Amino acid sequence: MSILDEIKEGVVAGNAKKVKESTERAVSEGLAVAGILNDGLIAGMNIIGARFKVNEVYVPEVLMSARAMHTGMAVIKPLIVSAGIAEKGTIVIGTVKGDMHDIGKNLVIMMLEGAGYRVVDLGIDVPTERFIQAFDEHKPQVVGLSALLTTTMPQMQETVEELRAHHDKVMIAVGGAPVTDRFAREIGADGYAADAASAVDIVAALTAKA
Ligand code: B1M
Repeated sequence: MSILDEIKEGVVAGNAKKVKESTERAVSEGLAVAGILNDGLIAGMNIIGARFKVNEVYVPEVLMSARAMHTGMAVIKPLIVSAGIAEKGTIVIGTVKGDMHDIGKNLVIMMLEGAGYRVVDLGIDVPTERFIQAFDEHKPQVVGLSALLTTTMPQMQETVEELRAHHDKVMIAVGGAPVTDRFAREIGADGYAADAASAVDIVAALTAKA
C-alpha cells in the first residue's frame, strides 16, 4: 500500500496515530504537500462522507475520522504556512451560526496563512454580531463565511445582509459544500470559492478591490 493510501485508510478508520505517523513519513520522504492533502487526507474524508450519506457510518465514526484528519493537517501545516511572508492583509473567517463543521474552514485558513494573510479565526457556530464585532476590531480586507448545511445557508444570507448593513464597503467571500457561485451572488456576497485553493484566489482579488 502506498503512503498516501495509508493516510487515506487511516482517516477512514479514524486512526489518528496512524494518520500522524504516515503523514510524517510522507513528509520525510519528500512527497508533495498537495498530494498528501488531496490524495490522502481529503480522499479519506470523502470516503467517510459518502458512507455517512448512506448511513453506513454514523456521527461518532465521522468525528473520529475528522480528528484523524486534523492530526495529519497539523503535520503539514508548517509546510503550507511558510514563515516570514509579509502579511498581505487581514481576513476574518468563521462558520456561520448553527453550523459546527470546521474542517474545510481550517483548510482555507491554512492556505490563506500560507499565502501570507493574517487570519482571525472566529471558529464555529458564529453569530452575526460576532462577525460584526470582529470586523470593527480587526478591520479586515475580507470576511469569509463557511456553511456546510443547507439549513445554515439562510443564516449565511442573514450574516451577509447584516454585515453589509453595518458597513456597506465590507468585502465578503463565502464557501462550503452546499454553497454555489449562484447562491453567493443571490445573497449579495462579493465572492465564492469552491475549495481552499480558490479561496486564496478570490481573497486576493477582493483584497485588491478593498
Ligand atoms: Co456533517 N454533514 N453533520 N458532520 N458532515 C455533511 C455536511 C453532510 C453533507 C453529510 C451527508 O449527509 N452526506 C450533511 C449535510 C446535508 C445537507 O445539509 N444537505 C451533514 C449533516 C446532515 C450533519 C448533521 C446534521 C448530522 C446529524 O447530527 N444528524 C450534523 C450537524 C451539526 C451542525 O453543524 N449543527 C453534522 C455533524 C458532523 C460532525 C460533527 C460529525 C462532523 C464535523 C466535524 C468538524 O467539522 N469538526 C461532520 C462531517 C465531518 C461531515 C462530512 C462527512 C465532511 C465535511 C468535511 O469536513 N469535508 C460532510 C459530508 C461531505 O461533505 N462529504 C458532512 C471535507 C472538507 C475539506 O470539505 O468542508 O466542503 P468542505 O470544505 C471545502 C470547500 O467547501 C471550501 O474549501 C474547503 C477546502 O477545500 N470551503 C470554503 C469551505 N468553507 C469555506 C469558506 C470559504 C471559502 C471556501 O470562505 C471564503
